[in-house]
Amino acid sequence: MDATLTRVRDDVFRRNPGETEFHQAVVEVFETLEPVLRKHPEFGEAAILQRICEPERQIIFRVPWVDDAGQVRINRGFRVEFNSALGPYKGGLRFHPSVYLGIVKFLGFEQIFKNALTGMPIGGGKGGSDFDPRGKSDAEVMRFCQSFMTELYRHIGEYTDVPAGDIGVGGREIGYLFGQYKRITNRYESGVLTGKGVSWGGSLVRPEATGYGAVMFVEEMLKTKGMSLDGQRVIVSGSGNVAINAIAKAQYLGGKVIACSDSSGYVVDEAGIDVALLRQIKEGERGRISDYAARRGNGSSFVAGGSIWDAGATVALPCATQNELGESDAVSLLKSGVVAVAEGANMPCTPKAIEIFQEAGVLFGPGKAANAGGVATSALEMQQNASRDAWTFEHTERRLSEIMVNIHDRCAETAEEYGAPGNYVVGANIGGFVKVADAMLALGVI
Ligand code: NDP
Ligand code: 2IT
Repeated sequence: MDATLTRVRDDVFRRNPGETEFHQAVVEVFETLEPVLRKHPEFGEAAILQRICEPERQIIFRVPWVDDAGQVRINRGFRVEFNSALGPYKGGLRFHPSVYLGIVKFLGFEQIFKNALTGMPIGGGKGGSDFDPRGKSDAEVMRFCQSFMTELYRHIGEYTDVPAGDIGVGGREIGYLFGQYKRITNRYESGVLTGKGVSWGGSLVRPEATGYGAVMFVEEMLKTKGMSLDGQRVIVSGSGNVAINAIAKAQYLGGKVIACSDSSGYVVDEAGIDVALLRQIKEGERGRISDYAARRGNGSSFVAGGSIWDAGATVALPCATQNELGESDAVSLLKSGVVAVAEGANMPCTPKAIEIFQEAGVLFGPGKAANAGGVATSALEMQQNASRDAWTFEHTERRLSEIMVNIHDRCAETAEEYGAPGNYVVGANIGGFVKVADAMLALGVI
């Protein structure tokens, strides 16, 4: 990292104390920017670098609600509107007890460049709460979502800021949030949220899009080496929205997914994960992954705790959460002959793990590129809302596929152009950054 980047990085650390995930996300981008600054001195210090690390607006608010026992509960809500050079702020809401400003800012920062890579007119933002939906009744989740939206509504809008789901926020939560927005504003403003149900303004393929897109991205990476997913031994961590749909698509393309997980542990199913059963348990019943092994009835095992990556794979798709795949996991995967890793989650691989994969010549797809299919399809949902139209599954999936192939090719070409052929981290960071930086310069000092 050159002196300018180091100075701005240190400034980010000083101005955002304790926000370790945000620091990690900034460093990961900055480490690839030196050749960009040589080519584009106009992107220097305050003009772009400092400005892009400072969110345009950060909102933190109290979320009071009443639980089923009649007790008042207080959570904290966040929305970080990071960058609107390319379009309205766009990015998900995360409900998880670990959420604090540093996580929302890391996710919002990633989102700026990811959204730019999609080629769609969307800026970057992220939000959420330290609310834990796990173990809460539907009625409690509804009251929480209504209270959350009672504050958030004044900051969002189809031309301003368009939230969606992330960890702990799926179709149920988006429904309650949209309902409260509609009630408060007295407007059926479909484009204010994405991830809606198909009967009330949602898009087909949006639920599948992140997982499907990540697998499409892997397939493109493998193609460059004359390989494909067919016959690969695949591990997908997590068992939520992204993981389940990645498993479904990987198996459709001939891969055998032998393991998945949740925060309590992982299951190994050498016959290949039964997606229908997994969906039933995790989406239908909101159950635990341990139930899967118990009900599968084919000798599948549940491992409490431990590392899913020890199950051995040739293709690895971390689809749970940040920093879930570390140095020892990367070493373990190398031993089992891993050829490709793609991040379905945001920042799931630690910097050390990424270094190990890249040094060993493993194809590595960073989240900004590999998981961009979700937000890209959110932008397709916004298009349908704006034109009061609803597309077929086939048409929408074709659009998603074209976008993922474009992102792959753009990353590959950019990496080549900046002297790092095959390095998708360089390609994604620089491809996203240059597009946003150009727009920021064009719009003046704002
Ligand atoms: P879900 O809430 O549907 O699922 C999250 C999954 O990850 C669950 O299986 C959960 O297990 C597991 N998980 C969460 N936290 C941890 C943890 N600390 N340790 C181990 N496992 C954990 O979320 P999504 O599938 O939507 O999101 C998964 C990842 O994908 C996140 O990084 C998100 O930012 C990213 N992403 C999501 C997109 C989307 O469209 N939804 C788009 C792009 C990226 P448990 O049930 O035990 O908590
Ligand atoms: O991390 C992400 O890209 C998402 N959670 C999806 C955001 C969106 O607006 O669809």
